[in-house]
Order: sequence, then C-alpha cells, then structure tokens
Amino acid sequence: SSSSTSGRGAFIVFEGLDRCGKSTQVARLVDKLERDGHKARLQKFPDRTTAIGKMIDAYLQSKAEMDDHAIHLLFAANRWECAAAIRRDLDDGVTVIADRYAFSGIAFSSAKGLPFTFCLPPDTALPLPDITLYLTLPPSVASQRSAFGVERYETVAIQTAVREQFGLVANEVKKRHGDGRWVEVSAEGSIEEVESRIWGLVDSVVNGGVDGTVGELWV
Ligand code: NYM
Ligand code: MG
Repeated sequence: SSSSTSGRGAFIVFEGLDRCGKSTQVARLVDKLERDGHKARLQKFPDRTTAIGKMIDAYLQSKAEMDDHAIHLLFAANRWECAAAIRRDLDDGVTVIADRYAFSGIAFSSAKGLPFTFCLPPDTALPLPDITLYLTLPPSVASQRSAFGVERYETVAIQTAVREQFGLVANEVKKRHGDGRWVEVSAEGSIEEVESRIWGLVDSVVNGGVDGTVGELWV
C-alpha cells in the first residue's frame, strides 16, 4: 500500500510468558506483512548469534552461571548492539517485529528480586516500540506444551512470578508512554484465532498509524 512505502516503518514488539505461542505468531505476522507488500524484518531477543548472545544462550541453557545483575546487563547490552540497525531499518521504511524486548528483561529480572530502579535504566533511550502486544496464556496451559521446562525460568512458579511483574511493566509503559503503547491479547485458542486477533490490532499500525520519528524508551 502507498502508506507503507512513504513513511517510516512501524516498530512492533511481542511479549509474553515462555511457550505462549509468541514465536509462531511473530513468524506468521512477518510472512503476512511481506505477502501484503510491506518490508518487514524479524528481530529476536535475545539475539543469540552475537558474542553477547552466546553468553546469554549458555546461561539460559544452564551451561553457565551468572550474577543476576550481570546477566540483566548482558540482556540489555544485547539490545543495544542491535539498536542502531533497528533505527536504520525503521527510517528506511522497514517494519521491525521484535520477539521479546526490554519488557522481558525487566519482568524476568524483577521476578528474581532485582528492583525496578536497577532494571529499567540500562534500556533507557532504546528505540520506543510503537505498540507492544502482550500475549496472555495461563502458566498452567503453557506448561503442558512440548519443550516447556527445557530452559532456565521454565517452571510454573517462575512463570507466575514473571506474569505478575509483566503487569507492573505494563503500568510503567502506560504511565510513561500512554495507554495505546501496550495491548493485551489472549493467546488461547487456535493459531488462526490468535493470528486474527493480532492482525486486527496491527493492521492500523502498519497501514499509516505511525507518524513522526521513533521515540526513546523511558524518556
Ligand atoms: N529473557 C529474555 C530475559 O530474562 N531477559 C531478557 O531481556 C530477554 C529478552 O530469556 N525465558 C528470558 C525470557 C525467556 C528467555 O527467550 C529466552 P526466548 O524467547 O525463549 O528465546
Ligand atoms: Mg523460551
């Protein structure tokens, strides 16, 4: 469409608990955008391909131990090493879809007991998402899915604590950046049902809903 080729790209973030179906939905959304003639790129966080990402990967697979503060800062550093490319793509009219972002960083670290006053600052001034879609699924449902429990944090107790922290993160986003920046989407039902819920929310954002320059997170 004409609106997608003239302005900057939209920055759309997906968040949610582990095994909520997020990665499946993100992949389908990128496919759909490309079929519709948009330029779109998937950015996964953590990006496990970089040097920092490999340290994070080892930690998540419990092949390495790390101080809670140190791993929190590595997750943030992993976003910073991708930030310039995200901004460049948005400026070039590419819609960037992120599978997790700073909000996972805060929710998972604060669930371990780190205070918000420590967790928020490292991500300050990262590219501000135009919208974050938070996929919700009861931890008891996610825990029945295949591969749940493979990585660190994948227990019902931890996921329940993370879900509580995501609620506080949502409040912070709405307070600092406005209610429209954070939208909850039920991840229950079939893949197609969830997909159509998501598309209903994303459609107006990618088709002319983003004006002006990309903002800065927490600023
Ligand atoms: N995670 C992800 C964090 O603890 N902090 C972060 O900043 C990010 C981006 O890593 N359990 C956690 C959430 C997940 C895990 O993510 C890996 P994924 O989407 O399963 O690869
Ligand atoms: Mg995972």
